[in-house]
Amino acid sequence: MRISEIYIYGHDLPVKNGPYTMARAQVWALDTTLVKLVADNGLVGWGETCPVGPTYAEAHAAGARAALAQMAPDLLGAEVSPLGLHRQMDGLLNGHNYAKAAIDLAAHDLLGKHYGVSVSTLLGGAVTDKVPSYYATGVGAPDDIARLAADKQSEGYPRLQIKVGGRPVELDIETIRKVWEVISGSGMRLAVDGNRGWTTRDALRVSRECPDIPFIMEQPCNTIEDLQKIRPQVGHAIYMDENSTSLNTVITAAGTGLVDGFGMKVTRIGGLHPMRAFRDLCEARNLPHTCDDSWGGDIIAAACTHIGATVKTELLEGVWLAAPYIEGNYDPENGIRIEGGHIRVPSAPGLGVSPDESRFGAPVASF
Ligand code: 0XW
Ligand code: MG
Repeated sequence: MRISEIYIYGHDLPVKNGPYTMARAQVWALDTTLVKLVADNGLVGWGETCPVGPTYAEAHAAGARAALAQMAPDLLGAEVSPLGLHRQMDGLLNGHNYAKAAIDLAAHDLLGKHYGVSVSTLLGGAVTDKVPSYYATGVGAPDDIARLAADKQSEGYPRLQIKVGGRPVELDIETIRKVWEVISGSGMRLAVDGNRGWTTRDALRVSRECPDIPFIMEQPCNTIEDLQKIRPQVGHAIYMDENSTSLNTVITAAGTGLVDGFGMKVTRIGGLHPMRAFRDLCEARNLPHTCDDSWGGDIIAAACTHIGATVKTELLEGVWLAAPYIEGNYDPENGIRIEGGHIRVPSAPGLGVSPDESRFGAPVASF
């Protein structure tokens, strides 16, 4: 099966009850990019990539489309094989994993449809038909976030991620304490995500002042060097998110014991093919991790759910979706939804979602 046509679409995803606020980003609407691959046998596969604004990661919405347009002409006629496509894309463009991920997702969707199996089967096999999700708050007033924590706990979410950073650290400490008062004893697990927003001084202070609260500290500071600096001094487990930009960084972080786990984004690491290597590497070192993306609609959501379903149960920290912040679904019938804090794994061949492409308008580029 070979690629015979490539279509690239841009689509706006307004944030429901926006803005969504993180330490270094505030977003009202996200600019997502969709890729449709048509194969020489007439099958269609979908991919997507959606940076959560221009300051969260080294990823830019228009950059994704430019990178895809740069590679697309040379991908026509290529065999639909994730390994071969990655090697070919790496020969056409250095870096830009998040753009290459859209092709990777569409190739997996096509392969699944071709063989009549779901993407989780292609990725080694699902170990469950329902994965746990987690709710991520924005940065907010301590009482508001504590109220939200109570709501999400009663909705059935097994895990909560609260956002901190970008404001006086005293407010972050107050938020952590108030949230813990509400959820402690419920079994709900807690992640505190600084999104690179704390100085090492702030991270050390939070850990020192909250020794009784068993949260994991996610990407507290900006750089790997910052993490190396705080690592021997903090009492809390550290997870790396934004800094884990490639398998190469992950190997070093896991191999040197720099972190206790990862918040991982499917598109940041380049798509499902590198994501399965990441999953296996984490299992070899017994490191828990999430299977998320920074944002995106049903295509991204399905990809995160499929890989999440293949992760060893004890190591899966959850699958985060932007669904609670998005009105509607691309696929009104089989779109990905969070119910009771969990996500049903699609069983139809490929990614298992069929977007209503009339929502995306005319393609911005076709090859
Ligand atoms: C909570 N997320 C998965 C969604 C936002 O894109 C940020 C991200 C994170 O953990 O940093
Ligand atoms: Mg994070």
